[in-house]
Amino acid sequence: MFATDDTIVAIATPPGRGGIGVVRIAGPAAAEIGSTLLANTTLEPRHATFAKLIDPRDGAVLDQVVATRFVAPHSYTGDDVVEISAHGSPVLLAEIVRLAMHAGARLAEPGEFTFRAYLRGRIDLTQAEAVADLVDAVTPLQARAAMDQLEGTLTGAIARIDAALFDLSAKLEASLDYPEEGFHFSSGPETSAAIASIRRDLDALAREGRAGRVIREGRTVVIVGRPNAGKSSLFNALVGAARAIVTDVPGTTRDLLVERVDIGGLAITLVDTAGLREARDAIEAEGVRRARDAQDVAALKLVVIDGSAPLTVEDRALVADTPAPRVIMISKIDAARAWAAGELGLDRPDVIEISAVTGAGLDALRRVIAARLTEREDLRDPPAITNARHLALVDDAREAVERAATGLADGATEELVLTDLGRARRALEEITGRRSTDDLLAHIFARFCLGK
Ligand SMILES: Nc1nc2c(ncn2[C@@H]2O[C@H](COP(=O)(O)OP(=O)(O)OP(=O)(O)O)[C@@H](O)[C@H]2O)c(=O)[nH]1
Ligand SMILES: [Mg+2]
Repeated sequence: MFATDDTIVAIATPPGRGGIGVVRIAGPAAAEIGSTLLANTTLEPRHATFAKLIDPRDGAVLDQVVATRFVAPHSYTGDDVVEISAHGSPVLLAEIVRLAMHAGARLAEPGEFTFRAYLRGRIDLTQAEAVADLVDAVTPLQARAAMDQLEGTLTGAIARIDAALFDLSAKLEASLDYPEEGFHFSSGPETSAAIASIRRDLDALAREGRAGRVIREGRTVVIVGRPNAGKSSLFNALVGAARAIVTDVPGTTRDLLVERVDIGGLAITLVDTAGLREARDAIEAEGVRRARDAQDVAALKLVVIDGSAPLTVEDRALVADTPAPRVIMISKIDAARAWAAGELGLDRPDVIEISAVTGAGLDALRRVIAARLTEREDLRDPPAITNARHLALVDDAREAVERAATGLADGATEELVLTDLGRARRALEEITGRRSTDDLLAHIFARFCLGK
């Protein structure tokens, strides 16, 4: 995919101006290039050194910088690395990169530093993916889930299951190789118990992963309801800004409004829509059509019904016609109530009373949204597994182990059971990247930003 034995350079900080900007150089010539740019300053490993950065061609001083050298293998990538913290000027940083290239470095591809860390065995593939997730996180919970993965929570969970699979396979191999010694494990209850335990661990991972995916990927939540029900007011309250126009004229909102909000740690794409009714003109008709389309892609619908106006046939029809998953909201409870929640004939947990004016019920709503999307009441401990790629492979492993269990029960030979266990192990190795293809790696590292 990339050459891995040359020296690469890139700006590691985001584009634009900042207090400082970091240029990272990694590879066998990093120290030499660093020294050339820093007027022969000696960089002691792992010490921040104040130095002048020069243009080696004429000795002109370009900036005062702090440089740090990391000696292989004790660096982010596992090669020799020099990091130069300069003033965060885009022109200056570009110039430092150019000079480093002049001195023999190659411009790094996006993700190439992390790719090297993976290739050199500093981190496994799940940890490399966690780096991208951490950089991309938009809620603190997403950042925590990514950090846990970077610290090896998933790596450890997979390693434990793999060790159990290895142990079991070794015993079956032994019973194949030395039948005369009486190693007939495959028929024994010990083998069944070992397989059952592996299945339980894989099942637990898969179960956790459902909530994990929602944390990592976020979900779309759409607010729907009749005109004037208070949808835009709720939207603004959840966004925390007067983003949508609110008036007492029914039919105010005609387009879709989309904002990303943190709800209970989840990255929610919140959508406000036009009130559903027989449209009065072409613009409203298009708005209503878009509102219906938005419902189709929603992971959850918030159906808003005006609690301060009499309950109508249309309101009841809306409740009846909006398929799950949904939450029914009774709005404007700060005003005089025109009807009681019981009149809808629905179970309590499905009905939430709110006021966009006083904020009443909004915390309860946030909790219900997070719980409904993740099927978990509590997200303080993020699940170990959050990535769809990992989950698909866990499913492959589960299937293979299940086949092994069925085979055992049906008196299959050790060879057959071993084949299935081997398949399960291969799926786990693909998660951690012990087994990988260039295509997969290219796909994963393409997500990274430059300098990471
Ligand atoms: N008292 C009270 N009034 C509210 C509340 N929420 C909305 N309203 C009022 O209800 C009216 C309609 O509010 P919107 O948020 O524009 O309703 P909508 O559902 O977006 O309406 P359309 O965009 O026309 O479909 C406005 O006059 C709001 O001030 C609330 O919680 N309490
Ligand atoms: Mg509106």
